[in-house]
Amino acid sequence: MSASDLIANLEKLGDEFLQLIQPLGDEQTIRAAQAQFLGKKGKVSEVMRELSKLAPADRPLVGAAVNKVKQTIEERVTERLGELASAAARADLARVVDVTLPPHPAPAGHLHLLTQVRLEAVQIFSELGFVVADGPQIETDWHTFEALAIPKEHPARDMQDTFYVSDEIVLRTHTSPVQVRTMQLTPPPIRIVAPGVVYRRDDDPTHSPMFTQIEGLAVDVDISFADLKGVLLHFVKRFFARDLAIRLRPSYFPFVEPGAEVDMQCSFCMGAAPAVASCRVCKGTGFVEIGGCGMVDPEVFAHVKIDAEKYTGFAFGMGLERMAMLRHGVNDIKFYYEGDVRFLEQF
Ligand code: 2NL
Repeated sequence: MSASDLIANLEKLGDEFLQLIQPLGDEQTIRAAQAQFLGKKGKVSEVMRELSKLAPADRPLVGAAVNKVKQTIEERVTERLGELASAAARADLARVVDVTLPPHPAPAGHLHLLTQVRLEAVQIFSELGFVVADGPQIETDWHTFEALAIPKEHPARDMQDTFYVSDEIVLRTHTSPVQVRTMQLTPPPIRIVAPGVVYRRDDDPTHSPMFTQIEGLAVDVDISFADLKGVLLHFVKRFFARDLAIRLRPSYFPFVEPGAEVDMQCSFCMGAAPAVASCRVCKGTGFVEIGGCGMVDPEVFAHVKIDAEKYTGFAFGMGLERMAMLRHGVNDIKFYYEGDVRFLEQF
């Protein structure tokens, strides 16, 4: 082939490429077309191989034509890719935004399960006329034990069970000292609940060294054991939002007389008859213990200078971790304190 034929061919290839690339709409096909012309086995390379067959004098002219077509193709590829990129950017800007769509909700936290349960318990008791009382977590031995008629040799006072700050100062092991302080400061009638954290030297799947209690106290003329049972029954029904029974089992606490353990109908198996022996919560007994209660012992009234001839009172105490466990099926007390959001988010 003559030099002028080759040059004509090269010009034709240039035109052919410009035609070919025009309708191509994505980078991949544009690069493929480029390779078809400029690649090792491409159409332009084919012409280049003809170069060696030419007379040396003709080669520079044809060489220049090769370079020119290469440059044309490369420039056009760059230009075309640029056009596509700016078309995509324009399309992005022109995208219709529906400003009436609701926004994605901002991720928000919520109250800890124990806080929810504590506030709910307070709400239920407040509807019955109880008000919240508060007091120190670091307490005197007197308010924690002595005023409650807990004798010096009682196991609760043991170093094994109580955190001692000094001989006379302890971390409260129950919220009863709050009630002792209220009775010292306020004459009856008294109707209070004392929710709060308490401390005991315990640590296993059902006990934590720090846990949450709610205690209640009512002192007035003519307060009876029936009042106590009515308040507890109402609480259990409201808290579990079900018509559950309660049972008061005679028991001993130094600060009440008579005293009882508070059991409620098992909310897992409902104490179905015949008993569901396999129930992991009540073990087939149909009832679960939720706390203790009783009529305030006259000795306690004597310590806080309330006239036991004139007034009677009832008191009760419950663990809130346990109440939340029973209502929500939490099976290890440690979940409350680990702060794992996979647990917390469920409530
Ligand atoms: C339990 C038992 C109880 C009380 C708490 C109390 C407080 C005063 C006077 C008399 Cl100031 N009693 N509190 C009475 C009986 C039981 O709690 O198992 N709590 C988790």
